[in-house]
Amino acid sequence: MRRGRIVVARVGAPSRAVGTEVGGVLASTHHARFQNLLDYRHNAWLKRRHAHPLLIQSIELREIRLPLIHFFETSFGRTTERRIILARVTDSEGAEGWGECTAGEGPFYSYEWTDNAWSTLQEFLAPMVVGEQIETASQTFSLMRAVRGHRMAKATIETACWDLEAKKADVPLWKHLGGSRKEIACGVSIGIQDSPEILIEKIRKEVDAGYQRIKIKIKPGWDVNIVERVRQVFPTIRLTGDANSAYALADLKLFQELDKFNLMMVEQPLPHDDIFDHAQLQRQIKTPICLDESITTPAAANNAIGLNACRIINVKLGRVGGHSEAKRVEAIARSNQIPVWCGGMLESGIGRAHNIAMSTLAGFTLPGDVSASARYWEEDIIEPAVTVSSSGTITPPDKPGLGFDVDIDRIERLTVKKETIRK
Ligand code: OSB
Ligand code: MG
Repeated sequence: MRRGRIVVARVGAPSRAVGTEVGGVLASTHHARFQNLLDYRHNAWLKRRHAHPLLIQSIELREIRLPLIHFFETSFGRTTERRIILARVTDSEGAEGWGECTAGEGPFYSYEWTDNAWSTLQEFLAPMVVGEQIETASQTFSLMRAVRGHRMAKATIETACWDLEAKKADVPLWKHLGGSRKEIACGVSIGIQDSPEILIEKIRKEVDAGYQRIKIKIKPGWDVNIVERVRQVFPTIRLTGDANSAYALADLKLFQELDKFNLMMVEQPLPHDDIFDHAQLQRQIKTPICLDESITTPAAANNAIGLNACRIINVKLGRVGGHSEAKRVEAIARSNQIPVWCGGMLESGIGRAHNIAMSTLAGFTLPGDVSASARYWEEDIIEPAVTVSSSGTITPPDKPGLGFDVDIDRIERLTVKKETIRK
């Protein structure tokens, strides 16, 4: 068979002129069947041979304030208004990408929080990246390796570089990451409420909206009693409980009692820095343990899986340090037949769009905490807002990069602090 001439355009050229031409018969349906294969090979070839380096010119940091429609309460506290750091990374050709920091308003879920993420970004991380030339966005994380931890802060820049690179390659970020799902499955996370009745009503609303899995937050005093009431009203829904590290191994009996309620999983029951006790607990309960806080690195995922400390992993982009590290965690889990799902951190549209892209990777087989913008915000900072179908799914966008437009005017109005780091 005669091989077609490969027509190459530089990545980053303004047109979509990258393509293959096969003996002038590209339009025939017969040859169209080869097109996917050729495109695939061609893209792989382009990546290897013509990787177009990124020269990072500047990083703009902003803090925006965004009030939640409804407070969100976990075992560690209540959030009413988000203080979100956004990063806009610009390269030498004027292309830009956006990232969002998932650190919370205080050092409770993690030691990272808005103010230490800001100072770490501004004083250390952004200066390590501006002025640098990288072959691919996947190298961004290692530029910041001198800083220990602070993965949420790192992910702010790292994810922005992936968006930037995907835009320059003129492909949706999810495809650029190697994702394949045309639809992602969505669940919701429902915080601790002022009464069990309010919780039941909230669950009813989300079940009616089509969400595929309901997660409720639990803490001492709001656990077995609550799960039992929820199960009386909703005996068959896919239900999970997230403790956010509120218990100790000494609470074994309580988790054995929870086994009665057929939860899909119990999320992070024990301390954030523990793996060993989770393994002891998992050995003695039937409900699968899902780790969230404990999985901060690919190595932690490997250790947890090797010790049988969990049967499921929640992957959060911020917690693990961005897309490259998330891909590593996903690959480790997948090769060990451990399903993963995408966790949420009450993100605005930018973080939410990154979560959607990540959720298209093969290992993300369970519904994530990625839900509609309207559950959190009066008005999101992206256009269109994220919406979920009546069967509880999100379709990843087909536009380049994040695939949503960033509403810069609205972001400007919400900005309380801004700083640009240049070479
Ligand atoms: O443990 O998953 C968690 C929110 C803040 C901090 C930790 C967690 C959460 C959520 C919210 O569960 C998920 C969402 O964004 O809807
Ligand atoms: Mg959690």
